[in-house]
Amino acid sequence: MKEENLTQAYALAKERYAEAGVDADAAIKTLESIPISLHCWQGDDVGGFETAGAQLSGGGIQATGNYPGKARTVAELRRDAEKAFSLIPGKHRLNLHACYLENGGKYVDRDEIEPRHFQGWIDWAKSNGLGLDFNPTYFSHPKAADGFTLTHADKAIRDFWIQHGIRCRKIGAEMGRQLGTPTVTNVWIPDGYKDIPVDRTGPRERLVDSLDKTFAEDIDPKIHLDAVEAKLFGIGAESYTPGSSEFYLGYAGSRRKLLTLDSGHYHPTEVISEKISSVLLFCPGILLHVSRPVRWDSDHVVILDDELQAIAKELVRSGHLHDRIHIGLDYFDASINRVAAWVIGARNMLKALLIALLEPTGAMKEAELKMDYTARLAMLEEQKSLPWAAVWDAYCARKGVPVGMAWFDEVRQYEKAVLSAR
Ligand code: RNT
Ligand code: ZN
Repeated sequence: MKEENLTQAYALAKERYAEAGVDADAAIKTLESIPISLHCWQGDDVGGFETAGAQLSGGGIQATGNYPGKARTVAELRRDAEKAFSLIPGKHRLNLHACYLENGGKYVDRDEIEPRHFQGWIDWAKSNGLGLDFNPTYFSHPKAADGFTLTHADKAIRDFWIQHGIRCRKIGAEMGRQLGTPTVTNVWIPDGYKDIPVDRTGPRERLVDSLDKTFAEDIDPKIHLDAVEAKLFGIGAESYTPGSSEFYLGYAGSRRKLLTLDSGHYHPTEVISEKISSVLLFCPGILLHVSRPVRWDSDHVVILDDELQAIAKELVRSGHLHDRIHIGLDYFDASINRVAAWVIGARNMLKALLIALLEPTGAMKEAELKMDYTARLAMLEEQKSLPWAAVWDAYCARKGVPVGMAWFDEVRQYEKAVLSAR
């Protein structure tokens, strides 16, 4: 697109938004200040680097597809992520799992990992101006093979995973300390029963105890925050999940932890956009795992659908974008170019936020309070055809990232030059 056309389109769009009482420049400025945490695991199908060679993800997580060119080493994953970040406007974060450690070729078990195994990532993040987020890995491990980790009936297994969580919090804190921005460390366990259990309480009691032990040490929230992630079911854990929505809402509320809302972790007609306002009343903050469930928790690439826009609107309207909300993506599609998958999902998340930031929220709230539901509906619908795309293009251009499909040309070139050689 010609630069003068971009500028003109933006000027016209700005005028349209001004008529509705919205300042497009201000929306862009806010958008610029919101980091998205890009999930490392889209780059290698949730494999990690604990052992050389391919690894099965297992534990209720399943990447499907065999598109060529996946990252096989830390260096390759970093290179791919750098490519993705160069096509996403703004400054963002990388979300790492514990199994992405650098162990120098010598296996280090999960209960023995240390900050030094992530120093390479911290240095890389620093030189790329990125923040880091973190996750203990409670899957793809012999001690998770029974389908139970923090809720296991065997105390020795529980203790192993508690130690893993404790170590991960230390690593997260070190990342946050060195990078000067708090690392959110998110706990998700795959635990559950395939078939109907008799005792629904025992595993939940054990989970409370394991989590309390994991979180026993206070860490300065300026460098580190804890989050806990609920789930409805997993592959092989269809009938019962101790870490359910009610469980973690109660846990996060009573222990003052962030609650992670993953778009794929609820009943098919439930949406997380409806939950944000309630959770913010009782939990100190929210971590979002923005995903796209297709019929089940399928973790498809995030598209600009109604629910994504509804999530973004709730985030913006909450007024807590900068203090209590942490936005991460969580999906893994191995059937398409993985760098493109990152870029498409992240750009869509940002587009949804921009659309939300361009909303005349005040005027609509006013109509609602006056019970003028006609005006409310009219305004909501009118906005759908306002020229937000011109604002988006201008934002990309200002940030020096490709406008429109030009980003895709770069991915194609990268595929030819780098990915196809793997
Ligand atoms: C699994 C959870 C969890 C994982 C990542 C890899 O259902 O969504 O967040 O996707 O930890
Ligand atoms: Zn998730």
